[in-house]
Amino acid sequence: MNAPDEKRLRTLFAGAGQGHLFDEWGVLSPEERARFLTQLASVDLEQVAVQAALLSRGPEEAGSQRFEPPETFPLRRDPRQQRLAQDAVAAGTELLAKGRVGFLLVAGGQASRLGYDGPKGAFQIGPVSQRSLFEIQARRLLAVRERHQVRAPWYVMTSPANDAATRAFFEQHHHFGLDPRDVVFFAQAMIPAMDPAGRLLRAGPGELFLAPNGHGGVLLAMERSGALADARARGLTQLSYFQVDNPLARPADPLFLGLHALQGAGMSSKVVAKRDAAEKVGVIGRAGDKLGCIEYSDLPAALREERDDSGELRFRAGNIAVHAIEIGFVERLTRGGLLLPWHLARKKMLVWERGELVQREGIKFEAFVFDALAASERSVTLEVARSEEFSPVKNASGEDSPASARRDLCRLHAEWARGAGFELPPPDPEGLHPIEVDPLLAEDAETFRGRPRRPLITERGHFYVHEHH
Ligand code: UD2
Repeated sequence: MNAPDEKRLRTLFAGAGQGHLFDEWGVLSPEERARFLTQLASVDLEQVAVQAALLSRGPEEAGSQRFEPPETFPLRRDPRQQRLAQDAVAAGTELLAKGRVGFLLVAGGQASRLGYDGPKGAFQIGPVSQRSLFEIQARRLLAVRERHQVRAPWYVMTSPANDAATRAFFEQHHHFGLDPRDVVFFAQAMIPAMDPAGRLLRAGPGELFLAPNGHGGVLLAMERSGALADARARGLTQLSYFQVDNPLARPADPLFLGLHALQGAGMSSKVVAKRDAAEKVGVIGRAGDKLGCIEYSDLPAALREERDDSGELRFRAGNIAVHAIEIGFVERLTRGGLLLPWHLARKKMLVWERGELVQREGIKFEAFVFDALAASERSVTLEVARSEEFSPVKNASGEDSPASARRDLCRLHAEWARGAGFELPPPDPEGLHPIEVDPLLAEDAETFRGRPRRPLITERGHFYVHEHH
């Protein structure tokens, strides 16, 4: 590759109002100059101009457009819905058995709220096993492989900031028993942050301040990295999308995958009823004929608090960030570049200015994957039980923390064990029975009851495993 041309880049950046990036050029060594030019050459200045134009708009508000609750496939089902659910489970099981489903994990986030130094997926969450978030999910995919004798490919999105550490963690744990050829890593793109006047920020005299482009970057990153072509070549038809922070996520749920397929949907979502108006989850809803998700920070207070006739929150379809996505839908969306809207995050950032690092207000730009729902002609919104499928690890303590996720895992698995006639291990001082069910054995109460299993006593409690392991 030819070295990027300094003169041409200077002209381009000056023309775009970004000439300040060269004001410390004189102090840079030849290597630093070369690196900086390569970085500048990769910046999409058209995109920067689009983003800068957004800065003069007011805060994002959903209130201007009529927003309606979505039609959901509910937890409490009438006889017609019960029949449809049965058909869906059969259809979803067939898709899994034929190896048509690929698994897509977004793990490019920075885990800043958790305050954990490393990829969030490496965080040990198993209440008895101490397994990491990655390993718990890996075992769900191992279960698909064993049960259906298929490859169950796993696409794992990292970011340049945690890509090497994530790959190393998988290597170190021998890919948790998965075939390394079936774990496909790809990194999302990093894009420059800017100041409120639209000037690109720097992290050093010859270095742009870059930040991950949001989980919406996953679609384009799949296409650009070749992961999408890989999925097609393997004969997959749909992707099961989930986030690294939710140890209860069930990526291989035949009901959801089947409903999505029977409906001929492009992209579908799982939701739980919001815990309360203040819960920090986005809500799925409809604006005109388009489905979408309004982020908690953007939902106007009046809508957030609004109640329906039964006294329940009107906008309660909490997005748990589990989606089924057709491969064809991703191909269509990414053809010719993907146009998802940008969301702005204003933050204090440590940036380089006039020879020193200073705290400044900066703006990061992120695309959100759920904005692709608007492009899906048909979509299923499936309501699931929070206690069975959602307990994210976001904060270091309190709600949505490691402690609450471990508690929820123990509670759920204790319920399965009790339902199957097991004697529970004695509760700990907080009243929790220290139980954890290996995802390789069972994913729900029904499969748990139906499979031969054996409790393995550890010094901390019972850990149920499959008879044959
Ligand atoms: C997300 C949703 C929220 C709700 C909640 C459920 C957004 C903006 N909000 O909230 O509506 O559904 O999850 O748990 O999605 N990630 C990347 N690259 C990025 C940014 C994030 O891969 O550039 C991944 C990250 O590793 C994590 C997931 O996306 O797995 C969610 O990211 P988050 O923790 O920033 O989202 P959060 O908690 O604000």
